[in-house]
Amino acid sequence: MFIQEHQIPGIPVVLRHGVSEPEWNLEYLESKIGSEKFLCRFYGQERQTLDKRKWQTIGSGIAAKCLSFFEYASLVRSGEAHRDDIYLAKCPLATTSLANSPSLQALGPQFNLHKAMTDFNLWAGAGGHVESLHYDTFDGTLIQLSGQKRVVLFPPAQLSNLYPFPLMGHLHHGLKLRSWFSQVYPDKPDFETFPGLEEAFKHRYEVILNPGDVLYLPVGWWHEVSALGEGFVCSANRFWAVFPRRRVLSQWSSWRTYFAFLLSMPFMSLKFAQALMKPNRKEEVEKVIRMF
Ligand SMILES: O=C(O)CCC(=O)C(=O)O
Repeated sequence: MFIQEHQIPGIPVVLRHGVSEPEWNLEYLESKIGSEKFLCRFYGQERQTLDKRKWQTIGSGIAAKCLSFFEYASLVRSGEAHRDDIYLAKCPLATTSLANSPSLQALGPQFNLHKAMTDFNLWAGAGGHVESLHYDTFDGTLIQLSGQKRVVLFPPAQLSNLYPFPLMGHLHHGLKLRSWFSQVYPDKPDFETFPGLEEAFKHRYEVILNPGDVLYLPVGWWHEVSALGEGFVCSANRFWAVFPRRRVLSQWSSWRTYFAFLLSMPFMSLKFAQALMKPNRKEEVEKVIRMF
């Protein structure tokens, strides 16, 4: 049923209680990965109040600092992570014991997903954080492991009605600004500035993920993910090769991201060359690599 009704046509679905993991709360994660270092992104609360068209950075362009999970947990406990919207976004778990968990490893076969494009990544932080509306170029599985997240979804065909950042922006901002993100706030729709949103809203879906739930998110589907409540909220995701392949090949959204990478290359090469000339070369080169 999953293959016929979801994988072949590319329709999202939630598998309730799809994994049987212990709760990935702060104490559990400290016991497993306390001294592992992760890149913590400092989003700041002001960001979500700004017109997105004024944003200069998105995703991996956000200011970031490497901290151990112990250090990050203390920012969550002190309330600082919530106050300054400090989030662990797409932190690779490949080298940690968490990635070997049998229930996570069982996910691929469960969903008929056979070719992983990444290992598991951690997405965790304090309630209130919002991962802005965007789409990905692979099929994804998002696994809720502690607290709740709300996911707002729109189908790939709504691309133009969701006003993605312009492709040409990559020439000036490289990958600091990403054209697979939307310029609109689905919770504060501005129908005057973005009239196509009215049509997009006819195709809006929303789902709440509870611990143990797994969302299958096919390539090109727009999603905005909000961590709910006051406490610590944690998920892991993994990206998979799209099957059947024609789903990705027939989508303009996917081709758009390939063009975006090409357009970003002159800027990225310049940044790379500049980083090589700086006295703190290693750090500067790492910053550029992180943007990928
Ligand atoms: O959980 C999050 O904060 C974002 C996850 C996401 O964007 C994804 O799984 O593609």
